[in-house]
Amino acid sequence: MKSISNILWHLFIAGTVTFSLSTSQADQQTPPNVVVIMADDLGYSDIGCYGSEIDTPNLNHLAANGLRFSQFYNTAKCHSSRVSLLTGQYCIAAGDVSLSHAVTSAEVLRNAGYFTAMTGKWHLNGEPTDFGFDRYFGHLSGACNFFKGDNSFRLNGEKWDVPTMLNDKTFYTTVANVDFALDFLNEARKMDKPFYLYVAFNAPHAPLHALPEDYAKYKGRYTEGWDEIRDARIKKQIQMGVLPKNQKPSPRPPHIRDWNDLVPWQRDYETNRMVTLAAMIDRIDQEIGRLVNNLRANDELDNTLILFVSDNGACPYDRRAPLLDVEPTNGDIALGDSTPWAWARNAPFRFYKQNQFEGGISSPGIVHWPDGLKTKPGAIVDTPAHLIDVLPTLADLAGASIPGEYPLRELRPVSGVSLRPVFEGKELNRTEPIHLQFSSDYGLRDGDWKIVSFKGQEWELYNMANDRTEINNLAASEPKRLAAMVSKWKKMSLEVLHSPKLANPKMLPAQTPKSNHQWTLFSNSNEPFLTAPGKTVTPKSTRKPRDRNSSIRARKNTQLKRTAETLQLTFIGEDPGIAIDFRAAPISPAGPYRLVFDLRTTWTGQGDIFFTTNKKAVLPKGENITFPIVGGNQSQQVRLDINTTEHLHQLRIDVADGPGDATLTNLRLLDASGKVLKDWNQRK
Ligand SMILES: [Ca+2]
Repeated sequence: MKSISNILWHLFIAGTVTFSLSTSQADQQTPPNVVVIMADDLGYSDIGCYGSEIDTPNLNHLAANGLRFSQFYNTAKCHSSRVSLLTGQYCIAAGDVSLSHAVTSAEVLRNAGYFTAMTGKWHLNGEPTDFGFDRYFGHLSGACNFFKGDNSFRLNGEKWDVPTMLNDKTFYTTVANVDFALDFLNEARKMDKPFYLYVAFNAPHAPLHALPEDYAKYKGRYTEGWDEIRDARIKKQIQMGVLPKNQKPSPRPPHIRDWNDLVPWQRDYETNRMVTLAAMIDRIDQEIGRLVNNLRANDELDNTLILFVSDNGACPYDRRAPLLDVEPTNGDIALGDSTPWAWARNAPFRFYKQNQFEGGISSPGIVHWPDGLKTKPGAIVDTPAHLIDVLPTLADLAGASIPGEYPLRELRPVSGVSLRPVFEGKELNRTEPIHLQFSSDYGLRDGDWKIVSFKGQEWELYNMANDRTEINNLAASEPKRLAAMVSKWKKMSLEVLHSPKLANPKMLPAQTPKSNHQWTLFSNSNEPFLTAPGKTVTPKSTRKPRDRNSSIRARKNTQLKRTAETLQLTFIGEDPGIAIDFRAAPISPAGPYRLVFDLRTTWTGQGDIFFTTNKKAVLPKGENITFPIVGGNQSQQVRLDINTTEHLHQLRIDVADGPGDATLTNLRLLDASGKVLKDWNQRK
């Protein structure tokens, strides 16, 4: 299908794009080379030119000679940000991980004569070489061991076995991504084409793994704790002008403990996590330095547009049990993310990855392009921008047109706008608000105003012009404005994202304080607990007796074989899956719940969970949660929040659309505190 699609595309563009190239490039100098660099789970204040104490001289240099956005938005989550970056659309509008309603920037620029290459994390359906990239090295998965990789590595469409050494150095993905990027640039030079390179670092996403030399540089640091580090970052942000002088930082929330009140083991453990994170971020900067030096040595730096962004804010999900006295520098041991350090790393904002509060969606946005930028070197731009603007910007600068039709896909229009006016020091004309959503976290940014909902709870309203840290909720005092913005958000959900379900969201009452069972647990014990938050295991002796009434049923076109450890599913036709009925033995307590399982399947696409709290409802009528399926027979952890305050009556899990196989393990239903309510793999 790949090659047919490519051939059709070339036939399709033969008459149109050639014309557009000759006219739009006539009034333009040589189109710039393009290097887009995306970090993974990097917080707003994690690099020096956004307030960090971490050593990032190369990124600082790009910012000092280019421009920095103070309000550059992502989508708050990994895969959705990648979709928006590549397609200029909101994730759901673009067809989510399938990209079935979109063209990518690689396809657009390749057809404008660019050599296109990508390295790093893909995290979408298929492979980059299916979506316009001439060259690709990296992992298709969302995360992997930095030293050992995983089985999803590909080199130009072929499976690639991860070695222990690469180019006489210990294999480490952050370094390997730039090794291959430099190889690809050499190929582009031989072809005498402008190039588009997209480097998607997996760092500093968990598992936390650092190269020994980088770890050694930070060892012994961070003993002052998150409160001091965060304050220092905010002070620096204000000094350098990334934040206005009168910016009030958000206060430490109730779910984070004062550093001075930690028990000693927890202080040591937390210090070690931040040392490792700093080392990982430092390494990103070193590798960017290597890439920039290579462009400079080839006399290409001045006419290369470099854009540096992150896919979401720092991650609060603390998914590993504490390990003491370890150095995670060889791939055998890893540390997990820390909620309180994520709070400091998203300074001065509230909340985290996945949330549409500024801590989740605001990240660095640096542009370097000496031949093209007309702004003062080191300019700080306060105009909001978003990852959806990247494709329109690149197409504009390359003189390429974004097609309205594409073989085998039903294209939808891009929602982003070209940032060229910003680069020329002019006003950006954005006519539509910025729609914000991931899962049941919602938001809308319209001019100075923003509405936001934490996990589907009551809408909040903030004036970003004087309250960027979202401290003063004006929902009660400005009900008309709130209603108008909510209505606009719903309209965009329907008309732009094409999601009737989002357009009629079931809102939950506000929860105070806000909580998440995967946030770091604090302990007064002198010894660390043995399990990670959200991974609480109920001891066997206290497990509830077997409950036959909530047994699993294979749905149509599905064969189910159970072993002690697994659920083996074979799908023989359309619309297969499994269903679970709790009506005879209601689950207690009432929600919210969390459904977790590990999935391995060859099928790639969108998975669906349907559930209902209504005894009389027949599924799939009810609520629906979607999630991406990685496929490729890779093991994938699925963790889904079921946001309800009622009792669950029926549940349906669809992990395929048609024929295929899947293995589910560790299928469990948890309560909000992470306690296991049902564990289906404990029973024959
Ligand atoms: Ca991410």
